[in-house]
Amino acid sequence: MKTRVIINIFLFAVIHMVAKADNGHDLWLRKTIANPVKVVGTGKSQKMAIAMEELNSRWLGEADATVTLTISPDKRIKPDGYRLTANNVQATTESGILYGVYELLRLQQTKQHVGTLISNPSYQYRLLNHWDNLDGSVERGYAGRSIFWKGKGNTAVTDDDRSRWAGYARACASIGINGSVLNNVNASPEVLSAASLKRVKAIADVLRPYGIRTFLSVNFSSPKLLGGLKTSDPLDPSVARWWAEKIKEIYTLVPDFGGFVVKANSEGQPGPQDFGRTHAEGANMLADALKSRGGIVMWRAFVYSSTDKDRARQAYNEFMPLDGKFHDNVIIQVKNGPIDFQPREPFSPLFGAMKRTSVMNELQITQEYLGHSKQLVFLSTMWEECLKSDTYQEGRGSTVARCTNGSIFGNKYTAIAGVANTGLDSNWTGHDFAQANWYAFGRLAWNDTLSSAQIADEWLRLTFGSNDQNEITAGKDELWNTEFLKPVKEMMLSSRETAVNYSMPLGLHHIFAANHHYGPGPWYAPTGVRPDWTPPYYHQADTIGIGFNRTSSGSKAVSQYHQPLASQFEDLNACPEIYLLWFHHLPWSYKMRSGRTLWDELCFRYDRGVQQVREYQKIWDKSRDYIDQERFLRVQSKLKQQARDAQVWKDGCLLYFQQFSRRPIPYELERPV
Ligand code: GCW
Repeated sequence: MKTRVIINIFLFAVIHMVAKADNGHDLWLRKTIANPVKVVGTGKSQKMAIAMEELNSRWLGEADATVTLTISPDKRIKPDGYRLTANNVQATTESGILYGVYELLRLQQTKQHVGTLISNPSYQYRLLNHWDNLDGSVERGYAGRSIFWKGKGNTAVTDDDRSRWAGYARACASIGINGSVLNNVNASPEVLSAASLKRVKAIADVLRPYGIRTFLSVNFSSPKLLGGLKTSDPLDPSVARWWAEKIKEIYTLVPDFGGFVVKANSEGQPGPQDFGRTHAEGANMLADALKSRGGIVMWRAFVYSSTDKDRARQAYNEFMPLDGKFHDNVIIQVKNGPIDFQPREPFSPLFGAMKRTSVMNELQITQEYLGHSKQLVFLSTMWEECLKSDTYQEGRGSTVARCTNGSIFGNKYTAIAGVANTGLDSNWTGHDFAQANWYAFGRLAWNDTLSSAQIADEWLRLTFGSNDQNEITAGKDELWNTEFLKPVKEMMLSSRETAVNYSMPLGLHHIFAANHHYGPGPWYAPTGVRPDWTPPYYHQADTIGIGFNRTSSGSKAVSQYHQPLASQFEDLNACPEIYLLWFHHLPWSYKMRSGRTLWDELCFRYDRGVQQVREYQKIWDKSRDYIDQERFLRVQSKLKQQARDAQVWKDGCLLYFQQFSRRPIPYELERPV
């Protein structure tokens, strides 16, 4: 009898767990119990077939409704854009139809009213940059090995590969991403070899029906390293000829190839300066070769040298004099901040600087400096902060978004890129909440005025919401909203500020442990290492104070911003405290707006960061009954680690800085452990 009870309990538990399991592989596109629908559409292309299949398998609108998909001549609808009503999708292109269908399904699934709306994307090119190496490793990747590359001698394309690429493409298309750069910006010349290009073609063939164009990162020395030429000088006719031939070869395989991304003369990569040429001369040579095919060049502005006094000023100094010298199919790709994807930076002054050159934003989805795939950090708020920052380029309202999306200068090409966080992990991104960052990037690339609150709300409903109509009608839905959605959304929305607090608050930056960029390392300064690769270069802590003086009495980086921003950053009373130590070196006794000393405030911020993660653990534990066990347990265990690592950040940094401040950690705060 007793055994039977135990067996029954066991069976119940197993059934319960199976019913409540979700390995996260379907991302925000989980299977739904769809209503029947009749889809009427023109065109028999693969793209249209995908649109129809999505509607047939996930329709939650009125049962037995007829939905029409129509190509329309409406001028208000831009390429990729769409016009939507509850049962009609209109677009000028098939890609537009596909995006409209995904939007319609998203609105249904998140239980929003579908009125009539026209939606056009903010940027023409909405791209993921994969830092995937040909050997299958991923630079700054935390979700397993590359989904595209498997290493030399392992080039055969399997059904498994194709189905993974299709799953990836579908996820991208569902949020409007329309291009993938398949390899690392630290590019191997080998990517242009015949064997690699064969694989590129196979990938492109799978991505194409989802409206995704393929791009490659190229090594500027490819003519020499791969082609065997004597030089890679961009002004040498044989070099230009080599590129033209290579480009011809690429387009034969991939007729809709998108173009190149180039990291040149940066961190040891070759570039035109090796031959005494400028970035413009290098970029234009490639752009000219791509032009007749409709390809573009995205030329990165991530440059700095060990000799300059302030790394934050260098990209601006190098690129501003070249304004107007780039051909129109070149876009300068600028990281959101002037240094390097730090937890918090002011926007790069290269946004809103050049007037005759297209500039695009490069955001980092992979969490190199924000906890890898171990920490729950929703990056949307960080990107929103950047996109909505006012550069004052053409007066008030010249936000970073508007300086790059063409609405100020009407640029011919507009783009935005995100460094991808995908890998072979079964949930694609390592941390289940890192999926939200992929999602948020796509949504912001489509509409750069969306709020992070809306994005988080959508993502949570799609990713964790019930897809069982019975549960919804039984009233579980409401409970789910108040007990799960609301607190978890608040956790997501505060999570980036939390990470800033426990790692580098008040404008501190780049105080990471060397190389892996995960934990703290403000002390790291071995002899012989480039000073701009050591944290003391950035925090400048001494017995008097802390912070990097970038005002007119320091490096003068403030002068790269337009007025009134430059004066605001310069003026201690006007400088936002979030950027305080980015722009100022201040005494430990400096009085903060809270009334505390700078030292005490620093302690409070670090402590708050740790407390916030402890709070997240409680919020998550309370969500146990509202979602599946598998993802619940995974996130729970990652939050544990995050809480421990936040503590390490706090204690490590405070104990280190305390040697300089020589002040006690305020007694109301927890002691270091
Ligand atoms: O953030 C730094 C990274 C490098 C990266 C480089 C870049 C691809 O630490 O890994 O290289 O930036 O953006 O080029």
